[in-house]
Amino acid sequence: MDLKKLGRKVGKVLDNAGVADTGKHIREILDMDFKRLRSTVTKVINETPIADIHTHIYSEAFGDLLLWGIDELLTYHYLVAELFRHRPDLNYEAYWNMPKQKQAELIWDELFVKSSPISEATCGIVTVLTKLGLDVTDKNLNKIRNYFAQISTSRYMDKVFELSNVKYVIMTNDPFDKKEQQVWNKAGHTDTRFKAALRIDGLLNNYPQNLAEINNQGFEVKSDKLDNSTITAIKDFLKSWLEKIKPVYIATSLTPDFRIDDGSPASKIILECVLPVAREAHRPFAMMIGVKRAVNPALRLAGDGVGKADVDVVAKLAHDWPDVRFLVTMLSRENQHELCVTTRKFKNILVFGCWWFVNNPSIIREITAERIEMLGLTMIPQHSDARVLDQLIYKWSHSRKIIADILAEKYFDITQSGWPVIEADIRRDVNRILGGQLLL
Ligand code: FIX
Ligand code: ZN
Repeated sequence: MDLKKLGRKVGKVLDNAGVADTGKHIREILDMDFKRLRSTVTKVINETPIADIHTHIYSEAFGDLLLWGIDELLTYHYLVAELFRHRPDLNYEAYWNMPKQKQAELIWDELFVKSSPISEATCGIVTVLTKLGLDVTDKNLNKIRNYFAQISTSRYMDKVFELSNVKYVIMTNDPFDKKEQQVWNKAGHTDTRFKAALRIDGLLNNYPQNLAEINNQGFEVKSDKLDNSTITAIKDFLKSWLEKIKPVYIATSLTPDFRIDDGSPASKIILECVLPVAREAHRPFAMMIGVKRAVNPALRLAGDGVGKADVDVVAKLAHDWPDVRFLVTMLSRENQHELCVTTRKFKNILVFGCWWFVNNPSIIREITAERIEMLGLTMIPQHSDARVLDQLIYKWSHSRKIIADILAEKYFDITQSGWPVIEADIRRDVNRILGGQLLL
C-alpha cells in the first residue's frame, strides 16, 4: 500500500479517535513526496529573512560609497572582466577614461545586445530587472535607466531589501578609508539593516603604506620593527575601531601563500595584536583566504586572481587559539574539501559562503552538498559579496534556489528512511544556517 493512502487511512482513524493533531502529523509525514518536499523547502527558504554576512554595500549615511542602479550593475568588476573577453581589441586605459555612463553602454551593448547574457554575472542583471518588473524584451537601456531615475535611494533600498528578503547585511568597513572615517567619526549611521565588520587588509597586507595613517589617527607605530610599543599601539588602534563601529567580526583577506608561522609582519600582527584583541572583545576573526591581488593590474578591481592555499594555516590557528572563533571562506575550489574536513576537527571554525570565483551555480551546488554532508547544519552556506545594492536581489534569488534543491534532496533521503520531517523542522534548520543564528 503506498504511503499516501496509508497516511490518509491512519490519519482518518486518529481523527475519529479524537486526536486530530496527531492525525495531521501522520498525514504530513507520509504524504511528503519529493516534489511536495521541495516546494515546502523552497517556500521556507524564500520566506526566511537572510542575514548576509559579507557584502561591500553601505547604508545611505555613507553617501556615494553606496552603489546602486543599472549603470553600477553594468560596470561591476565581474562584467568588466567579461567585457575584455568579448572585446580583446579594446584598450584598457581607453575604457577607464570613459565616463561611467559610456562604460555601462559599452558593456550593455557587448554583453547583452551582441551576445546572450548567460554568464552568472550577466544573467544576474536579467534577474534583477525582471524581479523589478521591468520589460527587457526590447533591450532598451535608456528605458531601463528611466526606472532608476524616478526612484529615490531610500525607496529603492526598501524595495531591494523587500525583494531579496534580506534582514541585514554586514558591510566591509575599512578604517583607512577617508570617506568611511568621516561617517564613523561623526554620527556614524543608524540603519540597523547594515551591520559593521572591521576589515584590516590595510593593516596586514599594506602595513608600510598605512603606517602614516595609523599615526595620524593618534597611535604611535614605528615603521620597520614591530616592537612592544608598536604592538601595543596597533592593539589600541584596533580597540578604538571596535569601540567606534561595533563590528560583528574583524576580517581580512589573505593570499594563497600566507603562512602564520613565517614571522612576517602580517602573521606577527595577527598573533600579537588581532587575535588577543578579538579574544578580549569576543569578536570572531574572519579569514578570506586564497586571493592573488592584481594579477592583471590593468583590469583594476577586475584584475584579482585565485590560488590554492594551505588549509593547515586554518587548522593551526584554530588549534592554538581555541577561545577565538574563526569565520573562514576560501576562494579556491580545490581547498573546499580539505576545509570541510579541518572544520570537523575544530569547533571554533565556522565556514561561510561560496566566495567570488566559487560563487557560481555549478560550484555552489557542489560545495553546499559537500558541506551539508560533512558539516550538517553547522555552516553558513552563502553570502552575497554584493558591491551594488541591487545585487542582493539576484545573488540571493540564485543561491536560495540551489540551497533549496540540495536541502530538499537531503530531507527526502531521511524521509525515505522513515524519519519524520515537518515544515517547522525545515524552518528551524533554515533559520539556523541562513538567518544569522550561527553568528550569535
Ligand atoms: O576581498 C573581498 O572581500 C572580495 O570579495 C573583493 O575584494 C572582491 O573584489 C569582490 O568583490 C568579490 O566578489
Ligand atoms: Zn568581498
